[in-house]
Amino acid sequence: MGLSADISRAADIACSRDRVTIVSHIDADGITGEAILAQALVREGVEVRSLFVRQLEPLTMRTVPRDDTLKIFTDLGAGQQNLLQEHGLDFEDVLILDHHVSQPCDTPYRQVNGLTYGHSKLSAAGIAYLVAKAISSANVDLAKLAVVGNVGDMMAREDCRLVGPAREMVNDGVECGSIQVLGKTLNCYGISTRPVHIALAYNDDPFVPGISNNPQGALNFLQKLGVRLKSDGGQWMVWEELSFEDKRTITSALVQQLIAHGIPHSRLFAEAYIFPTEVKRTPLRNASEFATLLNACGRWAKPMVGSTICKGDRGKALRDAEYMLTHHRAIIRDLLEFILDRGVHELEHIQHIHVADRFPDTIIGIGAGMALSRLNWKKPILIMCQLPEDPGITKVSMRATEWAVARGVDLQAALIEASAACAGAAGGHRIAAGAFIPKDAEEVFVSHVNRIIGEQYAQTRAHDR
Ligand SMILES: [Mn+2]
Repeated sequence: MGLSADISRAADIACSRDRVTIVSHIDADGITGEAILAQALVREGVEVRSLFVRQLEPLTMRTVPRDDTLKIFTDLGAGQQNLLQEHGLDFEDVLILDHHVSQPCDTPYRQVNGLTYGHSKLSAAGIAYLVAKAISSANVDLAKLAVVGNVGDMMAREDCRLVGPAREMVNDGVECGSIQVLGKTLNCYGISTRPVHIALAYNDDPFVPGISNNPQGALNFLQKLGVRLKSDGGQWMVWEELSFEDKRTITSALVQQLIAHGIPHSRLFAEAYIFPTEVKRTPLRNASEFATLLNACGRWAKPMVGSTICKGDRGKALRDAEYMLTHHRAIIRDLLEFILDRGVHELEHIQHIHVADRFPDTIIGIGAGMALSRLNWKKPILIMCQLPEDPGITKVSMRATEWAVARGVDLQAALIEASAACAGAAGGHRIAAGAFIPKDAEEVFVSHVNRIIGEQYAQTRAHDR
Protein backbone atom coordinates (compact mmCIF):
# COMPACT_ATOMS: atom_id res chain seq x y z
CA MET A 1 0.00 0.00 0.00
CA GLY A 2 1.18 3.50 -0.78
CA LEU A 3 0.00 6.90 0.40
CA SER A 4 -2.68 7.11 -2.29
CA ALA A 5 -4.08 3.69 -1.33
CA ASP A 6 -4.22 4.80 2.32
CA ILE A 7 -5.96 8.00 1.22
CA SER A 8 -8.66 6.27 -0.81
CA ARG A 9 -9.26 3.76 1.99
CA ALA A 10 -9.67 6.68 4.42
CA ALA A 11 -12.13 8.36 2.03
CA ASP A 12 -14.18 5.13 1.89
CA ILE A 13 -14.16 4.77 5.68
CA ALA A 14 -15.21 8.39 6.25
CA CYS A 15 -18.09 8.20 3.77
CA SER A 16 -19.32 4.81 4.97
CA ARG A 17 -20.80 6.37 8.11
CA ASP A 18 -23.81 8.64 8.61
CA ARG A 19 -22.32 10.45 11.57
CA VAL A 20 -18.77 11.57 12.17
CA THR A 21 -17.04 13.30 15.09
CA ILE A 22 -13.89 15.19 14.11
CA VAL A 23 -11.38 15.68 16.91
CA SER A 24 -8.73 18.18 15.91
CA HIS A 25 -5.89 20.31 17.22
CA ILE A 26 -6.36 24.03 18.04
CA ASP A 27 -3.61 25.36 15.76
CA ALA A 28 -3.81 26.52 12.13
CA ASP A 29 -3.08 23.03 10.79
CA GLY A 30 -5.68 21.41 13.02
CA ILE A 31 -8.30 24.07 12.29
CA THR A 32 -7.85 23.92 8.51
CA GLY A 33 -7.71 20.10 8.64
CA GLU A 34 -11.03 20.04 10.45
CA ALA A 35 -12.57 22.62 8.09
CA ILE A 36 -11.49 20.70 4.99
CA LEU A 37 -12.78 17.38 6.24
CA ALA A 38 -16.01 18.72 7.72
CA GLN A 39 -16.91 20.49 4.47
CA ALA A 40 -16.06 17.47 2.32
CA LEU A 41 -18.21 15.20 4.49
CA VAL A 42 -21.14 17.59 4.84
CA ARG A 43 -21.19 17.82 1.02
CA GLU A 44 -21.67 14.02 1.00
CA GLY A 45 -24.59 14.30 3.40
CA VAL A 46 -22.65 13.07 6.44
CA GLU A 47 -23.63 14.58 9.78
CA VAL A 48 -20.48 16.12 11.31
CA ARG A 49 -19.71 17.32 14.81
CA SER A 50 -16.31 18.83 15.53
CA LEU A 51 -14.37 19.36 18.70
CA PHE A 52 -10.96 20.86 19.29
CA VAL A 53 -8.37 20.01 21.91
CA ARG A 54 -4.96 21.53 22.64
CA GLN A 55 -3.52 18.07 23.06
CA LEU A 56 -4.78 14.57 23.63
CA GLU A 57 -4.18 13.51 27.20
CA PRO A 58 -6.26 11.54 29.69
CA LEU A 59 -8.32 14.53 30.88
CA THR A 60 -9.14 15.99 27.46
CA MET A 61 -10.04 12.48 26.25
CA ARG A 62 -13.15 12.88 28.41
CA THR A 63 -14.59 15.26 25.81
CA VAL A 64 -14.32 12.57 23.10
CA PRO A 65 -17.75 10.91 22.96
CA ARG A 66 -18.11 7.16 23.35
CA ASP A 67 -20.99 6.98 20.87
CA ASP A 68 -21.64 5.26 17.57
CA THR A 69 -20.04 8.00 15.42
CA LEU A 70 -16.82 7.51 13.52
CA LYS A 71 -14.14 9.46 15.34
CA ILE A 72 -11.68 11.10 12.93
CA PHE A 73 -8.60 12.51 14.66
CA THR A 74 -6.77 15.19 12.66
CA ASP A 75 -3.35 16.61 13.52
CA LEU A 76 -3.23 14.40 16.60
CA GLY A 77 -3.88 10.82 17.59
CA ALA A 78 -0.90 9.03 16.03
CA GLY A 79 1.20 9.42 19.16
CA GLN A 80 -1.70 8.79 21.58
CA GLN A 81 -3.27 5.61 20.24
CA ASN A 82 -2.97 3.94 23.62
CA LEU A 83 -5.18 6.69 25.06
CA LEU A 84 -7.80 6.04 22.38
CA GLN A 85 -7.70 2.38 23.30
CA GLU A 86 -7.91 3.11 27.04
CA HIS A 87 -10.87 5.38 26.28
CA GLY A 88 -12.60 2.31 24.86
CA LEU A 89 -12.65 3.36 21.20
CA ASP A 90 -13.09 0.37 18.91
CA PHE A 91 -10.99 -0.31 15.84
CA GLU A 92 -13.82 0.41 13.42
CA ASP A 93 -14.80 3.70 15.12
CA VAL A 94 -11.45 5.45 14.64
CA LEU A 95 -9.61 7.02 11.72
CA ILE A 96 -6.40 8.98 12.27
CA LEU A 97 -5.13 11.65 9.84
CA ASP A 98 -1.88 12.85 11.32
CA HIS A 99 1.72 13.75 10.57
CA HIS A 100 3.26 13.18 13.98
CA VAL A 101 5.32 10.16 14.90
CA SER A 102 3.15 7.14 15.54
CA GLN A 103 3.37 5.19 18.79
CA PRO A 104 2.64 1.45 18.75
CA CYS A 105 -0.68 0.24 20.13
CA ASP A 106 -2.40 -3.14 20.42
CA THR A 107 -5.41 -1.95 18.42
CA PRO A 108 -4.21 -1.42 14.81
CA TYR A 109 -6.19 1.81 14.29
CA ARG A 110 -6.44 2.90 10.66
CA GLN A 111 -4.25 5.87 9.93
CA VAL A 112 -3.01 8.07 7.13
CA ASN A 113 0.36 9.61 7.89
CA GLY A 114 2.81 11.07 5.36
CA LEU A 115 5.71 10.00 7.58
CA THR A 116 4.93 6.35 6.74
CA TYR A 117 6.02 7.10 3.18
CA GLY A 118 8.81 9.56 3.93
CA HIS A 119 6.75 12.70 3.35
CA SER A 120 7.93 14.79 6.29
CA LYS A 121 6.69 18.07 4.79
CA LEU A 122 3.01 17.21 4.56
CA SER A 123 0.83 18.45 7.42
CA ALA A 124 -2.46 17.04 8.71
CA ALA A 125 -4.44 19.60 6.69
CA GLY A 126 -2.60 18.27 3.64
CA ILE A 127 -3.68 14.71 4.45
CA ALA A 128 -7.24 15.90 5.09
CA TYR A 129 -7.22 17.62 1.70
CA LEU A 130 -6.02 14.48 -0.10
CA VAL A 131 -8.82 12.54 1.59
CA ALA A 132 -11.34 15.26 0.62
CA LYS A 133 -10.14 15.13 -2.98
CA ALA A 134 -10.49 11.33 -2.98
CA ILE A 135 -14.07 11.77 -1.73
CA SER A 136 -14.87 14.11 -4.62
CA SER A 137 -12.78 15.95 -7.17
CA ALA A 138 -15.10 18.91 -6.57
CA ASN A 139 -13.29 19.47 -3.27
CA VAL A 140 -10.31 21.08 -5.02
CA ASP A 141 -11.79 24.39 -3.87
CA LEU A 142 -10.44 23.41 -0.43
CA ALA A 143 -6.81 23.42 -1.65
CA LYS A 144 -6.36 26.93 -0.27
CA LEU A 145 -7.08 25.72 3.28
CA ALA A 146 -4.60 22.87 2.85
CA VAL A 147 -1.94 25.38 1.86
CA VAL A 148 -2.74 27.51 4.94
CA GLY A 149 -2.40 24.44 7.19
CA ASN A 150 0.90 23.35 5.67
CA VAL A 151 2.36 26.86 5.82
CA GLY A 152 1.08 27.25 9.40
CA ASP A 153 2.94 24.10 10.40
CA MET A 154 6.16 25.48 8.88
CA MET A 155 6.22 22.95 6.07
CA ALA A 156 7.55 25.61 3.69
CA ARG A 157 10.21 27.01 5.99
CA GLU A 158 13.23 24.86 5.17
CA ASP A 159 12.91 25.04 1.37
CA CYS A 160 11.27 28.49 1.28
CA ARG A 161 8.37 26.81 -0.55
CA LEU A 162 6.04 23.86 -0.20
CA VAL A 163 7.39 20.65 -1.73
CA GLY A 164 6.10 17.18 -2.62
CA PRO A 165 2.39 16.46 -2.23
CA ALA A 166 1.88 19.82 -0.47
CA ARG A 167 3.17 21.65 -3.57
CA GLU A 168 0.62 19.78 -5.72
CA MET A 169 -2.13 21.36 -3.59
CA VAL A 170 -0.75 24.76 -4.59
CA ASN A 171 -1.13 23.70 -8.24
CA ASP A 172 -4.74 22.63 -7.60
CA GLY A 173 -5.46 26.05 -6.13
CA VAL A 174 -3.79 27.85 -9.04
CA GLU A 175 -5.85 25.79 -11.49
CA CYS A 176 -9.15 26.65 -9.85
CA GLY A 177 -8.20 30.29 -9.36
CA SER A 178 -8.06 30.39 -5.57
CA ILE A 179 -4.27 30.66 -5.26
CA GLN A 180 -1.72 32.86 -6.95
CA VAL A 181 1.95 31.99 -6.51
CA LEU A 182 4.50 34.73 -6.09
CA GLY A 183 7.69 32.92 -7.00
CA LYS A 184 10.99 34.14 -5.55
CA THR A 185 9.43 37.03 -3.72
CA LEU A 186 10.59 38.56 -0.45
CA ASN A 187 10.72 35.88 2.28
CA CYS A 188 8.91 37.99 4.80
CA TYR A 189 5.84 37.93 7.02
CA GLY A 190 3.16 40.54 6.48
CA ILE A 191 3.34 41.11 2.72
CA SER A 192 -0.43 41.79 2.61
CA THR A 193 -1.00 43.83 5.77
CA ARG A 194 2.16 45.54 7.00
CA PRO A 195 3.81 48.71 5.67
CA VAL A 196 6.91 47.55 3.81
CA HIS A 197 9.43 49.00 6.27
CA ILE A 198 7.64 47.31 9.18
CA ALA A 199 7.54 43.98 7.35
CA LEU A 200 11.25 44.30 6.58
CA ALA A 201 12.12 45.24 10.15
CA TYR A 202 10.22 42.30 11.62
CA ASN A 203 12.00 39.85 9.38
CA ASP A 204 15.18 38.21 10.64
CA ASP A 205 15.54 35.24 8.30
CA PRO A 206 18.04 36.23 7.01
CA PHE A 207 19.06 38.93 9.50
CA VAL A 208 19.84 42.10 7.54
CA PRO A 209 22.11 44.42 9.54
CA GLY A 210 20.62 47.89 9.97
CA ILE A 211 17.15 46.72 8.87
CA SER A 212 16.07 43.66 10.87
CA ASN A 213 14.63 44.72 14.24
CA ASN A 214 15.03 48.35 13.16
CA PRO A 215 11.90 49.96 11.61
CA GLN A 216 13.55 53.39 11.30
CA GLY A 217 16.62 51.85 9.67
CA ALA A 218 14.36 49.96 7.27
CA LEU A 219 12.48 53.14 6.39
CA ASN A 220 15.72 55.08 5.76
CA PHE A 221 16.94 52.25 3.56
CA LEU A 222 13.75 52.30 1.46
CA GLN A 223 13.66 56.09 1.19
CA LYS A 224 17.24 56.15 -0.12
CA LEU A 225 16.19 53.74 -2.87
CA GLY A 226 13.56 56.21 -4.03
CA VAL A 227 10.79 53.60 -4.22
CA ARG A 228 7.17 54.60 -3.83
CA LEU A 229 6.06 53.78 -0.27
CA LYS A 230 2.70 55.53 0.02
CA SER A 231 -0.45 55.29 -2.05
CA ASP A 232 -2.23 58.28 -3.60
CA GLY A 233 -4.35 58.47 -0.45
CA GLY A 234 -1.19 58.82 1.67
CA GLN A 235 -1.46 55.33 3.12
CA TRP A 236 1.60 53.13 3.57
CA MET A 237 1.62 50.50 0.85
CA VAL A 238 2.17 46.82 1.57
CA TRP A 239 4.69 44.62 -0.27
CA GLU A 240 1.97 43.00 -2.38
CA GLU A 241 0.98 46.42 -3.79
CA LEU A 242 4.44 47.62 -4.82
CA SER A 243 5.25 47.80 -8.51
CA PHE A 244 7.34 45.02 -10.01
CA GLU A 245 10.24 47.44 -10.55
CA ASP A 246 10.17 48.74 -6.99
CA LYS A 247 10.14 45.20 -5.60
CA ARG A 248 13.14 44.36 -7.74
CA THR A 249 14.97 47.51 -6.67
CA ILE A 250 14.40 46.63 -3.00
CA THR A 251 15.38 42.98 -3.25
CA SER A 252 18.57 43.70 -5.19
CA ALA A 253 19.53 46.35 -2.65
CA LEU A 254 18.91 43.83 0.14
CA VAL A 255 21.08 41.28 -1.67
CA GLN A 256 23.86 43.89 -1.93
CA GLN A 257 23.51 44.66 1.77
CA LEU A 258 23.84 40.97 2.67
CA ILE A 259 26.80 40.44 0.33
CA ALA A 260 28.51 43.43 1.90
CA HIS A 261 28.16 41.76 5.30
CA GLY A 262 29.16 38.32 4.01
CA ILE A 263 25.73 36.88 4.83
CA PRO A 264 24.23 34.27 2.46
CA HIS A 265 21.19 35.66 0.66
CA SER A 266 19.49 32.45 -0.54
CA ARG A 267 16.83 32.68 2.18
CA LEU A 268 15.94 36.23 1.21
CA PHE A 269 13.57 34.80 -1.40
CA ALA A 270 10.64 32.45 -0.99
CA GLU A 271 7.41 31.45 -2.62
CA ALA A 272 4.36 33.25 -1.28
CA TYR A 273 0.83 32.01 -1.71
CA ILE A 274 -1.68 34.79 -2.33
CA PHE A 275 -5.43 34.29 -2.26
CA PRO A 276 -6.76 36.64 -4.96
CA THR A 277 -10.41 36.19 -4.03
CA GLU A 278 -9.86 37.55 -0.51
CA VAL A 279 -10.06 41.25 0.27
CA LYS A 280 -6.76 43.10 -0.12
CA ARG A 281 -4.88 44.25 2.99
CA THR A 282 -6.52 41.61 5.21
CA PRO A 283 -4.79 38.70 6.95
CA LEU A 284 -6.84 36.31 4.78
CA ARG A 285 -4.98 37.49 1.72
CA ASN A 286 -1.98 35.12 1.96
CA ALA A 287 -1.21 31.73 3.48
CA SER A 288 1.13 32.73 6.28
CA GLU A 289 -1.02 35.60 7.58
CA PHE A 290 -4.16 33.46 7.32
CA ALA A 291 -2.37 30.79 9.37
CA THR A 292 -1.34 33.33 12.00
CA LEU A 293 -4.95 34.51 12.29
CA LEU A 294 -6.07 30.92 12.90
CA ASN A 295 -3.29 30.37 15.44
CA ALA A 296 -4.52 33.46 17.29
CA CYS A 297 -7.98 31.86 17.51
CA GLY A 298 -6.40 28.74 18.98
CA ARG A 299 -4.31 30.72 21.45
CA TRP A 300 -7.47 32.46 22.66
CA ALA A 301 -9.12 29.06 23.04
CA LYS A 302 -11.60 29.89 20.25
CA PRO A 303 -10.62 27.46 17.46
CA MET A 304 -14.25 27.26 16.30
CA VAL A 305 -14.09 30.92 15.29
CA GLY A 306 -11.17 30.04 13.01
CA SER A 307 -13.02 27.04 11.67
CA THR A 308 -16.04 29.20 10.84
CA ILE A 309 -13.81 31.56 8.87
CA CYS A 310 -12.31 28.61 6.97
CA LYS A 311 -15.84 27.57 6.08
CA GLY A 312 -16.49 30.97 4.52
CA ASP A 313 -17.76 33.29 7.25
CA ARG A 314 -16.46 36.79 6.61
CA GLY A 315 -18.67 38.54 9.16
CA LYS A 316 -18.59 38.32 12.93
CA ALA A 317 -16.14 35.41 13.10
CA LEU A 318 -13.60 37.34 11.06
CA ARG A 319 -14.02 40.45 13.20
CA ASP A 320 -13.57 38.37 16.35
CA ALA A 321 -10.45 36.70 14.94
CA GLU A 322 -8.92 40.02 13.89
CA TYR A 323 -9.52 41.32 17.39
CA MET A 324 -7.76 38.28 18.84
CA LEU A 325 -4.88 38.72 16.42
CA THR A 326 -4.28 42.36 17.28
CA HIS A 327 -5.12 42.33 21.00
CA HIS A 328 -2.91 39.51 22.17
CA ARG A 329 -0.70 41.87 24.18
CA ALA A 330 -3.65 43.83 25.54
CA ILE A 331 -5.29 40.75 27.03
CA ILE A 332 -2.06 39.75 28.78
CA ARG A 333 -1.88 43.27 30.21
CA ASP A 334 -5.51 42.94 31.40
CA LEU A 335 -4.65 39.67 33.11
CA LEU A 336 -1.62 41.23 34.78
CA GLU A 337 -3.79 44.04 36.14
CA PHE A 338 -6.43 41.56 37.26
CA ILE A 339 -3.87 39.57 39.25
CA LEU A 340 -2.42 42.69 40.89
CA ASP A 341 -5.88 44.18 41.67
CA ARG A 342 -7.47 41.01 42.94
CA GLY A 343 -4.37 39.93 44.89
CA VAL A 344 -3.06 36.41 45.40
CA HIS A 345 -3.52 34.01 48.30
CA GLU A 346 -0.16 33.51 49.99
CA LEU A 347 0.67 30.15 51.52
CA GLU A 348 3.93 29.33 53.24
CA HIS A 349 5.84 28.44 50.06
CA ILE A 350 3.69 29.50 47.11
CA GLN A 351 1.06 32.09 46.15
CA HIS A 352 -2.02 31.27 44.08
CA ILE A 353 -4.96 32.81 42.27
CA HIS A 354 -7.94 31.49 40.30
CA VAL A 355 -9.16 33.48 37.29
CA ALA A 356 -12.10 31.16 36.42
CA ASP A 357 -13.15 31.73 32.79
CA ARG A 358 -12.10 35.39 32.56
CA PHE A 359 -9.00 34.74 30.45
CA PRO A 360 -8.01 32.17 27.80
CA ASP A 361 -6.06 29.35 29.40
CA THR A 362 -3.30 29.74 26.82
CA ILE A 363 -2.08 33.03 28.29
CA ILE A 364 -2.46 32.60 32.04
CA GLY A 365 1.12 31.36 32.46
CA ILE A 366 2.52 34.38 30.63
CA GLY A 367 0.44 36.78 32.76
CA ALA A 368 1.41 35.03 35.99
CA GLY A 369 5.07 35.23 35.04
CA MET A 370 4.79 38.97 34.45
CA ALA A 371 2.88 39.48 37.70
CA LEU A 372 5.48 37.57 39.72
CA SER A 373 8.08 40.31 39.43
CA ARG A 374 5.61 42.74 41.03
CA LEU A 375 4.47 40.38 43.78
CA ASN A 376 6.48 38.49 46.40
CA TRP A 377 8.87 37.12 43.77
CA LYS A 378 10.48 34.67 46.19
CA LYS A 379 7.34 32.54 46.22
CA PRO A 380 6.44 30.68 43.01
CA ILE A 381 3.04 31.69 41.66
CA LEU A 382 0.32 29.20 40.80
CA ILE A 383 -2.54 30.34 38.60
CA MET A 384 -5.69 28.38 37.77
CA CYS A 385 -8.41 28.78 35.20
CA GLN A 386 -11.38 26.92 33.85
CA LEU A 387 -11.14 25.20 30.46
CA PRO A 388 -13.74 26.57 28.03
CA GLU A 389 -14.41 23.20 26.43
CA ASP A 390 -14.74 21.36 29.74
CA PRO A 391 -15.56 23.30 32.94
CA GLY A 392 -14.84 20.10 34.89
CA ILE A 393 -11.13 20.50 34.16
CA THR A 394 -8.88 23.14 35.66
CA LYS A 395 -5.75 24.29 33.93
CA VAL A 396 -2.85 25.13 36.24
CA SER A 397 0.20 27.20 35.34
CA MET A 398 3.16 27.91 37.59
CA ARG A 399 6.05 30.32 37.30
CA ALA A 400 9.10 30.77 39.54
CA THR A 401 12.15 33.01 39.46
CA GLU A 402 15.78 32.00 38.83
CA TRP A 403 16.30 32.85 42.49
CA ALA A 404 13.87 30.10 43.56
CA VAL A 405 15.19 27.58 41.05
CA ALA A 406 18.72 28.17 42.37
CA ARG A 407 17.36 27.23 45.80
CA GLY A 408 16.02 23.89 44.68
CA VAL A 409 12.57 24.69 43.27
CA ASP A 410 11.56 22.40 40.40
CA LEU A 411 8.04 23.24 39.26
CA GLN A 412 7.81 20.41 36.78
CA ALA A 413 8.64 17.83 39.44
CA ALA A 414 6.23 19.47 41.90
CA LEU A 415 3.32 19.53 39.45
CA ILE A 416 3.92 15.97 38.26
CA GLU A 417 3.94 14.69 41.84
CA ALA A 418 0.88 16.73 42.88
CA SER A 419 -1.08 15.76 39.73
CA ALA A 420 -0.38 12.09 40.22
CA ALA A 421 -2.10 12.36 43.60
CA CYS A 422 -5.31 13.68 42.02
CA ALA A 423 -5.61 12.05 38.59
CA GLY A 424 -4.16 15.01 36.68
CA ALA A 425 -1.37 15.38 34.14
CA ALA A 426 1.57 17.78 34.21
CA GLY A 427 4.70 18.78 32.33
CA GLY A 428 7.13 21.62 31.79
CA HIS A 429 10.40 22.84 33.20
CA ARG A 430 11.92 23.76 36.56
CA ILE A 431 11.07 27.45 36.15
CA ALA A 432 7.70 27.13 34.36
CA ALA A 433 5.27 24.25 34.29
CA GLY A 434 1.62 23.44 33.82
CA ALA A 435 -0.98 20.83 34.65
CA PHE A 436 -4.55 19.79 34.02
CA ILE A 437 -6.49 18.59 37.06
CA PRO A 438 -10.12 17.76 37.85
CA LYS A 439 -11.92 20.87 39.15
CA ASP A 440 -12.96 19.22 42.42
CA ALA A 441 -9.30 18.50 43.24
CA GLU A 442 -8.18 22.15 43.18
CA GLU A 443 -7.88 22.66 46.92
CA VAL A 444 -6.04 19.42 47.59
CA PHE A 445 -3.79 20.05 44.61
CA VAL A 446 -2.72 23.50 45.81
CA SER A 447 -1.88 22.21 49.28
CA HIS A 448 0.14 19.34 47.79
CA VAL A 449 2.12 21.75 45.64
CA ASN A 450 2.76 24.03 48.62
CA ARG A 451 4.06 21.08 50.66
CA ILE A 452 6.22 19.70 47.82
CA ILE A 453 7.84 23.09 47.09
CA GLY A 454 8.56 23.39 50.83
CA GLU A 455 10.26 20.00 50.71
CA GLN A 456 12.31 21.03 47.68
CA TYR A 457 13.64 24.07 49.57
CA ALA A 458 14.36 21.94 52.65
CA GLN A 459 16.23 19.28 50.65
CA THR A 460 18.46 21.89 49.03
CA ARG A 461 19.19 23.49 52.42
CA ALA A 462 20.05 20.07 53.90
CA HIS A 463 22.30 19.45 50.91
CA ASP A 464 24.11 22.75 51.35
CA ARG A 465 24.84 22.10 54.98
MN1 LIG B 1 0.08 19.80 12.44
